[in-house]
Amino acid sequence: MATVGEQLVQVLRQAGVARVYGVVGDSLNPFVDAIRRTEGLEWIHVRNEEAGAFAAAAEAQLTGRLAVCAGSCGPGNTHLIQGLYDAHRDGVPVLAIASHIPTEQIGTSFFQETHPERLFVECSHYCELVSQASQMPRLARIAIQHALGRGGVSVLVVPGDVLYRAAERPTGDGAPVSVKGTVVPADDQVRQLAERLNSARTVTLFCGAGVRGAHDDVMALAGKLQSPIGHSLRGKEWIQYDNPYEVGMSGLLGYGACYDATHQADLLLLLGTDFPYDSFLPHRHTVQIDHDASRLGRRTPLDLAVHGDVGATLRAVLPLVKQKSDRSFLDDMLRQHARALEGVVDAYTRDIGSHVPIHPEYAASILDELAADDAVFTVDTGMCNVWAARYITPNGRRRVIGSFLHGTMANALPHAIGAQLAYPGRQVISMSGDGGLGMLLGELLTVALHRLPVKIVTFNNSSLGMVKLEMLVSGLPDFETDHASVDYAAIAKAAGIHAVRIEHPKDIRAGLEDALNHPGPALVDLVTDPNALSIPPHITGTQMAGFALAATKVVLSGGVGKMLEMARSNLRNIPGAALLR
Ligand SMILES: Cc1ncc(C[n+]2csc(CCOP(=O)(O)OP(=O)(O)O)c2C)c(N)n1
Repeated sequence: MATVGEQLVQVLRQAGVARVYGVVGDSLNPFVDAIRRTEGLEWIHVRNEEAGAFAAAAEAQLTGRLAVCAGSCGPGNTHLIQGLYDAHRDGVPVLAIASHIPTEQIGTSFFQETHPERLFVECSHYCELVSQASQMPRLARIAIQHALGRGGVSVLVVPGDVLYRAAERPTGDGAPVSVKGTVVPADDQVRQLAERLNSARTVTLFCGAGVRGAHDDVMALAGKLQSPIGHSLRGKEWIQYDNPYEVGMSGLLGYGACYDATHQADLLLLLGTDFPYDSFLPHRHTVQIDHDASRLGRRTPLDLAVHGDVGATLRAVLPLVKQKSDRSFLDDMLRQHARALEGVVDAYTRDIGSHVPIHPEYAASILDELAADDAVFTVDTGMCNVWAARYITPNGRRRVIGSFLHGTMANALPHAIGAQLAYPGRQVISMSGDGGLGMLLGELLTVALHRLPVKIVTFNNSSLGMVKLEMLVSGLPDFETDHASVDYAAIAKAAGIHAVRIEHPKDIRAGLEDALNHPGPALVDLVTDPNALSIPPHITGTQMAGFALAATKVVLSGGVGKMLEMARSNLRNIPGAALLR
């Protein structure tokens, strides 16, 4: 007769799980031992369970399939939380096995006692305690189905003694439903949507991550409506490429004419976006389409809320939408977009080829050029978000993932670990801040241990740069943001990872090429400008406030990478228009 731990492993195999990330220990041992004896299921030892949860999150994000992590009772559990929040906010299917103290000790303030079924409630759809052998395999299947079906985290809390017990129920067969149905909008909603689109003179489309898989449908709609298309950071990778209607990104890191296009149109159509910064929205004449009805209207009042998948809704409404002939609004916005990019392209990129310390933007633009067409970029929270948003060019095959909703530091390296294990043959690049890398530095050892050919590009500015900028914007002197220089290349080498430290811009290209071509793990330690721009050393508070605002504008609106080329080429679509020089 199988044990409960073995049953759990069998159910994971039936669900197609290939690996479990975690750190072994006491209450988890019977589960790990069952993995040891199971073909096709691997235990991936990480150095911190937090990284295991991030790795599972990345795997689930990229594949859409269930990914699993595990933590032993007490501290092993609590370490998981950060990565689970990240996965849950992103709505990706992750199952966490949280092993627990012996059943008879629960409630006695036993060694390492926590209450995992309370602890994980906020970062999961489903979090239940398995206290009897007879609850298996049913609860495992329910947990998996919640993660896949609702999109997010499930946590199964199992005391070690229960994992050891003999199973009382047969495991049986049963694969979870992993392909979700399509949310098709009601006919009446489609009709109302068509009426709104037809009666508005000008319409702007604003796209979030929900436009994934609907590129052609969005282009078809924009073509009929002569609409500019803007996007959020999460929408960028799905909609910016091959897009003759592109007018840029909204939000604090935004660029181009997106803000104006969304504010000046007679109607704003939000497509699959839960863009949280409502101060960037016009709060009028807005229609929203989303497959999750609970998101409708939560950022802005709506004239019409449509419940449906973006693709299915657009395919339903397109035959009812009349072709608009006036493209003057679109053309104005395309021109304005190109001008906006043209105006800032130089702002922070002067002398970049010779400037020491290295301008991070220069390095990011070379990375974009050299990276594979189907590379996966994992991006640390901090200034790396800015560099990725501006310089990494999406093409429909590349992926760019980060902690874009939970916004935690240190996500990039563990995300890269999960990405590389899910796609062993694909180029995976971690764009790491030195603060982020330092926070989960032990994961370099995970990369080395499993010989994962991850490329870690560290933007090493010896500073918590994003926070430094935030302080400046608030008129505060920067405090406790800068720290002594660390040679991450030396640390990586000591861990057995091929590494190079680059201090001069002339060495960037060769250094990156070398790392990207290296067959195993590689780290490029780019010593970048600690002041995203140079800040005078002694200035007063008021001067600081004024200077900081101006400075922030330069950093956050400067630098546009290949987007200027795209914007210029889109101008060629304007009939009879003179190109911007
Ligand atoms: C776990 C966590 N702690 C603190 C923060 C606040 N925070 C956001 S960005 C950042 C600095 C990141 O520094 P670094 O990784 O060096 O990147 P840089 O911005 O310098 O490029 C901090 C402290 C956070 N988002 N997450």
